[in-house]
Amino acid sequence: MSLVLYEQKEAIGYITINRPEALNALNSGVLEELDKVLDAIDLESVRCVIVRGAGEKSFVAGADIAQMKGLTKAEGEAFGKRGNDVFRKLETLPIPTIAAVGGYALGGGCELAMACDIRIASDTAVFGQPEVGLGITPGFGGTQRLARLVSPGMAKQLIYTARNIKADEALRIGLVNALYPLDELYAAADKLASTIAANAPIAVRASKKAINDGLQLSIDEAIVVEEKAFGSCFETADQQEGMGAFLEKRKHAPFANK
Ligand code: DAK
Repeated sequence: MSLVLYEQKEAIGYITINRPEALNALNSGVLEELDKVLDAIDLESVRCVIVRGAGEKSFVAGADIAQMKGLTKAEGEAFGKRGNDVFRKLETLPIPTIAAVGGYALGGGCELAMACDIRIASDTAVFGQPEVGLGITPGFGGTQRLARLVSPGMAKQLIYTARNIKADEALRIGLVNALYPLDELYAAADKLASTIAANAPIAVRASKKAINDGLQLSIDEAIVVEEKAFGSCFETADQQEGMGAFLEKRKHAPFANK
């Protein structure tokens, strides 16, 4: 049985972390399979990816504590590097990604969600970075992405206290964009992904890259990144069709990714 499932329906790719008996905890097998799944996504036809956990209880309840318990220092560092490499691959995937968080997103699970572009959650979701309560630091990017996503002070409070927060607090601090009843979450993720997939793919990808790259730079440098992204859309068939349709007062044809 695969630890990570992947299927494509039309222009949407679905990644499911599939260890429900361990609340989808991330062991090295899950990381290996996730890495392979990311490599196998057909970037020509997929326009948005949804990441979720199997079962009704958990997105991902963290890195696998049973597997981590006996690691040596060198093995711990290697495990952290492996996770970081895979999560960075997810974060820099050229197409948009949505984490649909239905339940626990703790430790490595919160970090997996933060490596996605957009997070939506069920109103039953629980987020947190409980690592210091286990005698370790966050190890799959939590100290870095949480501080960038919420605020440094809020990230420090959550990480130092190891306190889990409920969905409504995650919404309030900006860790997630929207909440839904659990039985509506995945349909909401589909709808969001379909809305994104209907827009001009070259422009969507260029926007993602510009935002991600620009966030690492000063505003003066970042504006130049945007200028390049903007310029790269001109003379594409999609730019011609999108603008042409507006001027001709008609609905644009499906964008062709050209
Ligand atoms: N690892 C392994 N197994 C887990 C797990 C986890 N993170 N979370 C849950 N499970 C397993 C449980 O052991 C249990 O297995 P059995 O006993 O049935 O065999 C099964 O899933 C169901 O869990 P519970 O029976 O505990 O279910 P409850 O509803 O009672 O509680 C819970 C749900 C989510 C509150 C609880 O399971 C829990 O507290 N889980 C641990 C959450 C947690 O602390 N997550 C953070 C893990 S630390 C690094 C690299 C990576 C990381 C850090 C450093 N470097 C190398 C530097 C990442 C660290 C983490 O993510």
